This record gives sequence, structure tokens and C-alpha cells, in this order.
Amino acid sequence: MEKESREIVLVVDDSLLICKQIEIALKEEPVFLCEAHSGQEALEMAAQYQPDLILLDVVLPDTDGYELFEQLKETDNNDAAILFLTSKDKDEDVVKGFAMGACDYIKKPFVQGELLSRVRTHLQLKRQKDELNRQNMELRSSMEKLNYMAFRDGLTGLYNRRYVVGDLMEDMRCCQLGERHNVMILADIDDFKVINDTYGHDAGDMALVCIANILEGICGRHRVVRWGGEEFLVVLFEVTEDEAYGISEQIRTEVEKFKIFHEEGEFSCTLTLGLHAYHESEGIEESINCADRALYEGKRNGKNRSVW
Ligand code: GH3
Ligand code: MG
Ligand code: MG
Ligand code: MG
Repeated sequence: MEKESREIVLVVDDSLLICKQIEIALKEEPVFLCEAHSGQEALEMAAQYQPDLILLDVVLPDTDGYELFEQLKETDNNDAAILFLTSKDKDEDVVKGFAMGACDYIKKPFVQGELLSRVRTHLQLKRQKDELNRQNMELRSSMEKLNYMAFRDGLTGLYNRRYVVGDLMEDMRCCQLGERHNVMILADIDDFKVINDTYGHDAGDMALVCIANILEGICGRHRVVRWGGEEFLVVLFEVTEDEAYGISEQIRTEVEKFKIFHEEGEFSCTLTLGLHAYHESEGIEESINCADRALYEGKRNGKNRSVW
């Protein structure tokens, strides 16, 4: 909870004498003190110094402290603790101050020791609030990370199956289809078992990562999912059948050309790809099954090809 730099207290009062008294009262507190003698000056200094605590007079030459309070709250992104320190001592003034959201209301003339104690207390509360905010932000960012990772494959960074059962439908719904389709392409590496057996499992992993990169490079706005061990699902949004086939062939040829280096040399992989245009009536699972049947046809007819 230690803060590296000194905390900043902004004193807003048109009386230089009061400012001096406040300075004396707070001299034991290791804060950086700055002074503003008008409303305008207060706003400028608050913006410049981002104070942790503001001691705010009500009767000021150019504005009234209540109005200034609202303006300070609006522009303050450090969420300072604001304490009224004023000679307006009627009960309704005090009630109004707290109702506006002030942390405290101290009447003039003030007792030095009491002012110091109140400022200390509010600085400590501010510190605790800042710390809670920091923890809250940290927690939120780790939850975002966890949520991201829940839908990603650990090896390739591609989407995983959970994405397909989770958000894919929603992403497809956003498409303006017209004459176009969402096309499922199931791509499976040919004879990957042989590649693992020949070059080793690490080289196999390397091949998966390289192919994932090629797929992402080609597929841009579309979706690439690691569907299984050496199977990838590509979902193309709003494409014609010709475009889909073109992308599939581009994937196939780029993968075929790509050299994967390993300890003893280099090798390349080929893909067989099964295509199917999604129809709402069949659902995602059935649609992927259709792509899988096309893929099977491709394997049966000699592999390294794209098949509808
Ligand atoms: P086909 O052309 O018919 O697809 O033959 P194939 O050898 O690719 O298919 P098969 O299903 O017989 O073998 C798939 C292999 O993929 C077996 C498995 O060990 C390997 N594999 C699955 N996941 C991974 C992985 O994460 N890393 C590595 N290195 N290999 C994997
Ligand atoms: Mg005044
Ligand atoms: Mg397979
Ligand atoms: Mg395979």
C-alpha cells in the first residue's frame, strides 16, 4: 500500500492567512501541498496535479464552493477526497456538503490537531480505495485473459472447439448473406502420423504451428479453429462458392510449398480440405459433418486436394 511519491493535497481558499494556517497544521504530514486562491485556479491546479485530497472553501471570489465541487468531481480522474473547510457553519450547509458527496465538512475556525487527524484519516481511506481499484483492475484483466484462453488452443493460439459451440453461431448471425454463404472447410494434414514418426513429435508440433500461421495469414476476417489433433476448421463468412474454393486452394498450395525446418533438414506437409456451405436448417454440427464427408472423399481419392 506504500505510495512511491508523496500524496498531493490541494488547498482552495482565497485567504492567504487560512492557507498559511493549514500549511502549519499539516506540516507533520509528508504531503505535497499546493494552493489555489480562486475557483479558476483550483480547476487548473486540480487538472495539473491530480490531488489525492482537496480542502475546499465555500466562499470564493469567482464562484461558490458547492458549484466548484461539482466541477472538480467532473474533471477529476484521480477521484480525490474532497473536504469542505468553511466558515459556513449552519446545519443545512453541512447537510448540503455531505449530500453532494463531500468526504468531510470542517468548520472554521478549525482546530489544528483536528484538521490534521481528519486529513490523515481521509488520505488513508483514499489510499485503501486506490489499492482496491488497482486490485479490481488486475482481477478484471486476468479474467479477460482467462476468458480469452478458454477459447484458444494452447499450441497454436487458434480458436478451439469451445469457440465453435460458444460464439461461432453469434459471429455467423452478424453476416449479411444475400447470394453468399458461410462456408465450412475442414482441413486435415495428410499422413501426419508418418511425419511424427519420421521427424519426431516436436517437428510435428512445429508443423502444426506453421500451418496455423499460414491459415491465419490467408483467412483474415474469417475464423480458423484447431478442431482436433491435426485438423483445422476454417469458417468463411459471406463468400461465394467460387471464392471459398479459391481460398481453400490457396491454403492447400501455400501449405504444400512451405518448408518446415528441423534438426536434420526440412520437410513439408500437404492438406486435404473438405468444403460445405452452411445452411441454417442443418445446424453447425451437421454442417461440419458434411465438410468431414467431403474431406473423407478427398482422402479416398488421393489426398492433397479441395473437395465439395
Ligand atoms: P491421414 O492422411 O489419413 O489424415 O493420415 P494421418 O496420419 O494424418 O491421420 P491419423 O489420424 O492416422 O494420425 C494423426 C496423427 O496426428 C496421430 C497423432 O499422433 C498426431 N497428432 C495429433 N495431435 C498432435 C499434436 O498436437 N502434435 C503432434 N506432433 N502430433 C499430433
Ligand atoms: Mg473564502
Ligand atoms: Mg485427422
Ligand atoms: Mg491426417
